[in-house]
Amino acid sequence: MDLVPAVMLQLTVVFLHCLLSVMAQYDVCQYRVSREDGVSLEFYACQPKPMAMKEYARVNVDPPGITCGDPPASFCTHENPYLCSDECDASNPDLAHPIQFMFDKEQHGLTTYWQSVSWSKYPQPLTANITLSWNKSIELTDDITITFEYGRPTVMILEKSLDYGRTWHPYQYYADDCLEAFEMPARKVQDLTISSANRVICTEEYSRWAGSKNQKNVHFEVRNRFAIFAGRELRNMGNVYMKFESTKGWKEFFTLTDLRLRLLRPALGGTYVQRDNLNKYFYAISNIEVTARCKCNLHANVCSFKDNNLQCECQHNTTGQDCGKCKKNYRAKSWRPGSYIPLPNGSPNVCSAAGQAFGNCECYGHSNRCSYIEFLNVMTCVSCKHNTRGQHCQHCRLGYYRNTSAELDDENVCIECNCNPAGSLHDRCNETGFCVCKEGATGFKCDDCLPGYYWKQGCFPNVCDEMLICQNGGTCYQNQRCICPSGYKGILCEQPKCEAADETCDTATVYLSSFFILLTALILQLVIVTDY
Ligand SMILES: *[C@@H]1O[C@H](CO)[C@@H](O)[C@H](O)[C@H]1NC(C)=O
Ligand SMILES: *[C@@H]1O[C@H](CO)[C@@H](O)[C@H](O)[C@H]1NC(C)=O
Ligand SMILES: *[C@@H]1O[C@H](CO)[C@@H](O)[C@H](O)[C@H]1NC(C)=O
Ligand SMILES: *[C@@H]1O[C@H](CO)[C@@H](O)[C@H](O)[C@H]1NC(C)=O
Ligand SMILES: *[C@@H]1O[C@H](CO)[C@@H](O)[C@H](O)[C@H]1NC(C)=O
Ligand SMILES: [Ca+2]
Repeated sequence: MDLVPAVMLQLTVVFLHCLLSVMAQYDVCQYRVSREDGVSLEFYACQPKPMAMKEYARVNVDPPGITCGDPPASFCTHENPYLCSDECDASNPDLAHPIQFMFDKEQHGLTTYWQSVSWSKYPQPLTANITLSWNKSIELTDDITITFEYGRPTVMILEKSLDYGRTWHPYQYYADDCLEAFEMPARKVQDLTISSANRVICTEEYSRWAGSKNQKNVHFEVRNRFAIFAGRELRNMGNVYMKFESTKGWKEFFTLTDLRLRLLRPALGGTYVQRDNLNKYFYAISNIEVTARCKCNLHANVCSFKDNNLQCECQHNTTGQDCGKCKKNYRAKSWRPGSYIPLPNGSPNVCSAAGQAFGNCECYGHSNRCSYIEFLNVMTCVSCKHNTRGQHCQHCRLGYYRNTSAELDDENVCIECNCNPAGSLHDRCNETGFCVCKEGATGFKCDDCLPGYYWKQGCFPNVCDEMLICQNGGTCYQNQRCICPSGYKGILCEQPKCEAADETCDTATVYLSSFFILLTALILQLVIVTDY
């Protein structure tokens, strides 16, 4: 009797799995399954579709003034070097070649392109940087293609950044002569093997002169690198995904937040630069195609453009720009990216709610390990990271204090006390970050002195100041000592220097002068008191 629904269910699940693997892989994050006992959700590793990323890039072209047309100028072409009828004028919409022409959707077959000034300063190099920033990690899924009108550069570097432009790495070198330009042997991506598939190479494929109209494109070959594993038509993308899982650095090779095109020498149209016609040397780019998907760690299948930024629509109870952490209250286990394996649907590695059940031990993401302490009958987090400590990594280590505006699971929740070693008693501080100061020191970090003290690797009582005045014309040096005129000595220059045989400096005078100093101090105090 019970057999039929069970078989039906099995069939449904099998059918569903077939359906999912026939549809593009990893498109679905969760699926509603009806069972006998109600509806339940199944979860899958999922990723957004590739997009034309040029539409979302912020672009910078350096140096300033490299774009042609200000002032207006005419330029020639390699095909017709003495017929210089083309004009660039930034103030005339019909003759301008602004930056956005590298990223526009061209309509009516009209080619639009950005153009640089020409090489009038030869032999000084004509160089330009074109930087594309997404403020989001993206993963290349197809070739990067840059289209040059009027000839491809003879020397160029493509660079990438993985950290929002803080550090840059070469991605591919391009030159008509790799040895001469970069001291690198020339390679083709087609010649790379399984072990060298993510090598940074120099290629001569796209820099040689072939007539400016014939070959306009420069590629960064993503497909050919995938093909090393997936076959020529990329039929076995599963193999590429397996490689992503198994080989460290392989997925990162295709991941980036920024790209930079460093144009180092324009097309020459021949072997030499003709000094008498420098108006035919310049850069002109009509399109930069970057096809990629948002990096969402296999926890989202939608990436949207909100407030001018790309953002994964995180599922599986994850959150963050790249779905890189578990949502609050879903941190029973530490976060993991979804996994492509096992195929065809992968492992979703969903974040689950922190339950009260025995064995669940919240560590706020500061530890991956819990251990059971038998004689206390408690679970406790092991090796808390990020300067935390405690059963749940919920406290800050000594020498650190809690940032009260940060969540407990923030990596930077504990801030170093940073007490001034010379001014403070020890390197610990109270909950608001105040250090404990030695005598005379003050301030949040004990790096300041109270009035009446001076700083010299710690605070010391003033030797001289407005109250403790240097006598006999002496001057007070940084509250540390009196500089006495010759003939006087003593802490406040109160003693005449005595020659051994000098009668005027008997002890009486010394006592007398000390008496006068005391008297002056007293009178001063009186004056101050009566002033009040
Ligand atoms: C281009 O960027 C590189 C760093 O990647 C820098 O060294 C160089 O000066 C820049 N060139 C121009 C023309 O801004
Ligand atoms: C970059 O993205 C982050 C996270 O979405 C956002 O907080 C930040 O404001 C963005 N920066 C810019 C310059 O838009
Ligand atoms: C995430 O949490 C919601 C409740 O906020 C729950 O309905 C949903 O099933 C959870 N999803 C996963 C993948 O755990
Ligand atoms: C404390 O955390 C908040 C929120 O994350 C952050 O904006 C702030 O800069 C942090 N304060 C310090 C002193 O690090
Ligand atoms: C930390 O110390 C400062 C200075 O002594 C004090 O004003 C503050 O109240 C203390 N904070 C706490 C939480 O004890
Ligand atoms: Ca264009």
